[in-house]
Amino acid sequence: MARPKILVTRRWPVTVEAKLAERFNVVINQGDVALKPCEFRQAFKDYDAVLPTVTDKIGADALELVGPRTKMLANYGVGFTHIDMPSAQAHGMIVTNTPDVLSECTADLAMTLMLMAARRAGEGEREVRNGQWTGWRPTHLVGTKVSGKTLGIVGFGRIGQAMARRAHHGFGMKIVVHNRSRIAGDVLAKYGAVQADDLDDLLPQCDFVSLHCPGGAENRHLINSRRLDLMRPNAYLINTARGEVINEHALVQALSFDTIGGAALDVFDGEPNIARSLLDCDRLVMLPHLGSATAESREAMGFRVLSNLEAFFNGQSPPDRVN
Ligand code: 8YV
Repeated sequence: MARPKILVTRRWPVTVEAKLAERFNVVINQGDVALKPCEFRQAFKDYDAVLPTVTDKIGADALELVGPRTKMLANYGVGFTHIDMPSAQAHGMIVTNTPDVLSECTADLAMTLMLMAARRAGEGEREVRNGQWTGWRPTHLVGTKVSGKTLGIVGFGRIGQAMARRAHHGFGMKIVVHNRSRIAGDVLAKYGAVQADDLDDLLPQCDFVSLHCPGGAENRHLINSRRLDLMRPNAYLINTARGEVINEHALVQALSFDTIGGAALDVFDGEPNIARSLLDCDRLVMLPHLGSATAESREAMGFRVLSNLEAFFNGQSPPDRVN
């Protein structure tokens, strides 16, 4: 039987690319530039499986074709709200993702952002690099203590729990969580966590709020101006989930009028374009979507995609099927 023909839409770690090439008839988008909807429509006619990432907006327009050859979208990444699931479903396409293997590193990055924001690390680094540091003084770049404070975690899945483990057991933080379903008592107990009845109850209790929920239409602007107002005036907002979860205009207002203490973002609405007004906020740390960006995670994500493909083309149900 001919080897399945698969398209990898971006460059992947070379070890994984090599493994894919051993098993499949692989085409890699060597240019490493995200495909356009018309290129996706063509790809869905030509390939048995397409392997997208977060930068591939596979909306209803990209899936508007008759009788695609593609039967599987094996996503590289845990989030898949960039894929129009009803359209994929209508074509009978199986969608898979890569959970678990990036949870630790994404939580590490959320911790990095929380510490950077609280301890004003971005401002300090800019000052040193710009030659503006005039020396130590008791009042210089005074930040906020993290240890022992209260952390609100929005979305208590694998990454949210990895964040809670670090914050509670490493930094002695009190953990309050918000999640769309009830979290079992024994899971909460592992992190000394309590579940808030609703997000509006959680926000006023927290010194830090870290977002770990999915993006997409259901959580678009979950954090809006009304909810930013519910945060404590010296609290910090951390986002390693998806940019659209925060109304960025409302965040700029909150930062400009000091109604919250600061924020740190790894993801942006419409990334990689960054709203000009965000760049002017000093009490804001920004990173370019680095959550899973370690050699270990990126390689493991690739191998997780490989397992899903192998299962699918061996006639089994892929382990990380999401539809
Ligand atoms: C990935 C992420 O690097 O897995 C996710 O959902 O946000 C990132 O860590 C990226 O999405 C790959 O598609």
